[in-house]
Amino acid sequence: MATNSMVASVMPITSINLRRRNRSTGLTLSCSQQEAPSLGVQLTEGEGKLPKVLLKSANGCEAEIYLFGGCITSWKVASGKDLLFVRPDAKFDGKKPISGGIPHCFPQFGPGTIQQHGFARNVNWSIADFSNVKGNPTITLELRDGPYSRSMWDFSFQALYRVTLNPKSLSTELTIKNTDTKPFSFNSALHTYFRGSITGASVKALKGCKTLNKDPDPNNPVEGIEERDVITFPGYVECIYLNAPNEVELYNGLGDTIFLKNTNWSDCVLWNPHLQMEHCYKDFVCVENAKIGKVQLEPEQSWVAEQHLSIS
Ligand code: TA6
Repeated sequence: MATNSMVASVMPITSINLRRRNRSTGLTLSCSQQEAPSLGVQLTEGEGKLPKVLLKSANGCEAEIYLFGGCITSWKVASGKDLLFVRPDAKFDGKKPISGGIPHCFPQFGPGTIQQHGFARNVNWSIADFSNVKGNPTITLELRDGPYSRSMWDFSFQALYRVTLNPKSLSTELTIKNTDTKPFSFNSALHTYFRGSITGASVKALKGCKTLNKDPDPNNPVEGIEERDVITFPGYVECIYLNAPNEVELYNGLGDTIFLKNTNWSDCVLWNPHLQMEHCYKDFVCVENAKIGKVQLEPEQSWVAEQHLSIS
């Protein structure tokens, strides 16, 4: 439940019906009534009238998060530049996952036995907590199992996703807890879409990693070792880097160097669809912190992974 007094709201939080039940998922959004100062955490309506959280920091940075999918769709740094990318074909209809920003892949990265990238990105998350400490807003979203998730993955779980906006960084912490009476295993990723110019974009720090190259056949990845200091995107790219370093550097081709630091996201995935998405492939690159190997959790056990995106 939300208990902090520093929450803000573009419209009073109570003017959005936060107790509505999503018909397709059975999951409930919940948040308590709060007052409305001007910076911090705001709840508003986004595209398709979907509930959207705005984080606004004192130095002019902003982030947007849709409760649908717990998806961060925008991270604007102080200059006003949005470093994330939402595909022009993204749907905001509460049915299809939002294609862009930072969608969750949970409880499966895929391919696998359930839908590609799992269900966490196509259900409503709820607001568990929020604060605005020293001008750095934070929100924690929560996802629990419901009839929809149980229909494909029959386990009781709790996912908590804390998002913090700092002057030069956007940090997330994902906690998965086994609330079941039996063990379960999963894998996961933050499928981050960065705005970029694909002809100029490059990624550093992955040299020496073991690779699983999914081009040309995602179901039969080819094993290899990355030998390049600087990885570019001259064509279709879909490659998993196992045991990646916990800091990777992306140059987006638009003048920005973005550092991706992580704890516990052991692997990294690079993806650009090239001509498979002719209408937009030139404008983004996906650099995904991932946990490709299965995480096994006994009842009451938790797994925690952090991602810190920052600019210099
Ligand atoms: O992470 C790479 C990948 O799994 C590709 O195989 C491609 O299918 C892509 O993700 C799909 O992303 P989307 O956001 O459209 O679900």
